[in-house]
Amino acid sequence: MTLNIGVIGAGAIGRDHIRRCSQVLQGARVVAVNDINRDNATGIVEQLRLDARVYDDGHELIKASDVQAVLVTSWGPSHEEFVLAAVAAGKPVFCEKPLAVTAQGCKNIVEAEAKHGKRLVQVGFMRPYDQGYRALKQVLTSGQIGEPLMLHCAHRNPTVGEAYTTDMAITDTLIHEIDVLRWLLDDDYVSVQVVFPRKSSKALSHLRDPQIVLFETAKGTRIDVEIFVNCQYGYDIQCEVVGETGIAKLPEPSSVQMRSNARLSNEILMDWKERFIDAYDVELQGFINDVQAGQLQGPSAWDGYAAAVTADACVAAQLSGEVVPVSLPPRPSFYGK
Ligand code: NAI
Ligand code: NAD
Ligand code: ISE
Repeated sequence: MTLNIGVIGAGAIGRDHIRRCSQVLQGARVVAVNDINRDNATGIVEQLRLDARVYDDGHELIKASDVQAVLVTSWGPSHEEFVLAAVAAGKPVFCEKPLAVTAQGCKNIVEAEAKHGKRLVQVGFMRPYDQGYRALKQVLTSGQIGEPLMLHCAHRNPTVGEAYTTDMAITDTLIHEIDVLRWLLDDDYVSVQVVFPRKSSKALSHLRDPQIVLFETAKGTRIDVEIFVNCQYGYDIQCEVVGETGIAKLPEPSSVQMRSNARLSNEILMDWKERFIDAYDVELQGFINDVQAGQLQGPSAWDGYAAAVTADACVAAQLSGEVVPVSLPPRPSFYGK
C-alpha cells in the first residue's frame, strides 16, 4: 500500500522532505501541499511534476479524504495548531522541530494524543538516526570509555538571517543537542546556565552570538555546548565525550582528503541539508513504515515536550545569567520507559 501524504509548509526543509518522499523513499507519495505562500507550494509541485493538489488552507489539507498522514514543515509557531488538528482528525503526523514553541504548547499535544489513546505524533529530531551519533552511543553503551563525565559540543552555522533572534539559538538550534544528548546519555538535565563570550563582529546587532550553554544532568555529567551561528567557515557539529578511561568523538562527515597547492585539506560542509541527509532519509522512511505497520516508534510528542521544557529553562538562563533548574515531570507510561 502506498501512503498518501499531505505536506504543510513548502520552505527549505518542506521542499527537501517532499523531494525525498517522492524520489528517494519507498511506500509513500505526496498528494497534497499547502503553504501560506502559495507560490512555494505550486513551485515544488511543478518542479517535481507531482500529481498533488495545492491547498489554500492547512486545515482543509488535513481534513482531505485522500490524505492519510501529514508532514508539518511550516514555521515553528504554526506547528501546534496543525499537529492538534491532525490528532483531532486521527491522522498520523510527522512534525519538524520544534513540536511547539512553548512547553505548554507541547503539553497540549501530549494531552490530545493521550486522549486519542494511541501515538499519532513523531517529531523531526533526526540526530538519533545519524550513523555517527549511533556509533558514538554504541561506544558509550559498550563501556569502552567508562562512565561519561563531561561532554564538549559545538553547533556552528556559517550565517543566519535577520529574522534569527538570540532565543532562537536555543529554540531552533540548540534544540537538536537538547534532544540528542538526552538520548545519547540516557539521562535528563537538572540545571542549565548560559554565558555569552565576546560578541562576533559578524553577527547582526540584535543577536548575541556566540553563546555557551552549560548543562548538568541527573547523573552529574557536565555538558558544554557552544552555539555559534555566524562562524562563517561551515556547518560544523562537534561532540566529544570524556569518559573515565577514554574519549569518544562524533565522527566527521566523510570527505576526500586533498594534497594540493602545498596544503593538506578536507572539505567542510556549508549546509545542514547535506550534513544529516542520510538521517533525514532514515527518520522519514521509519515514519512511513511505522504508519503502515500501525505503531509509531520514532521521537515522540513526549520527547518534543521534554526538549521544550529544557529550552524554556535555557531561555530563562539567557535572560538571568543564573543557574536555572530544569524540572521534567515523570514520563507517562503511554510513552514507554
Ligand atoms: P522556511 O522559512 O524556509 O519555510 C517555512 C515555510 O512555511 C515557508 O514556505 C512559509 O511560507 C510556510 N508557512 C509558514 N507559516 C505557515 C502556515 N501557517 N501555513 C502554511 N505554511 C506556512 O523554513 P525552514 O528552514 O524550511 O524551516 C521550517 C521548519 O523546519 C522549522 O520548524 C524549522 O525549525 C525546521 N527545520 C528543521 C531542520 C532539521 O534539521 N530537522 C532543518 C531546518 C528547518
Ligand atoms: P531505544 O528505543 O532502544 O532506546 C532509546 C532511548 O532513548 C529510549 O529510552 C527512548 O525513550 C529515548 N529516546 C528515543 N528517541 C528519543 C529522542 N528523540 N529524544 C530523547 N530520547 C529519546 O533506541 P534505539 O533503538 O537506539 O533507537 C534510537 C532512535 O532511532 C529512536 O528514535 C528509533 O526510533 C530510531 N531508530 C530508527 C530506525 C529506523 O530504521 N528507522 C532504526 C533504529 C532506530
Ligand atoms: C535549523 O532550523 C536547523 O534545524 C539546523 O539544523 C540548525 O543548525 C540551524 O541553526 C537551525 O536554524
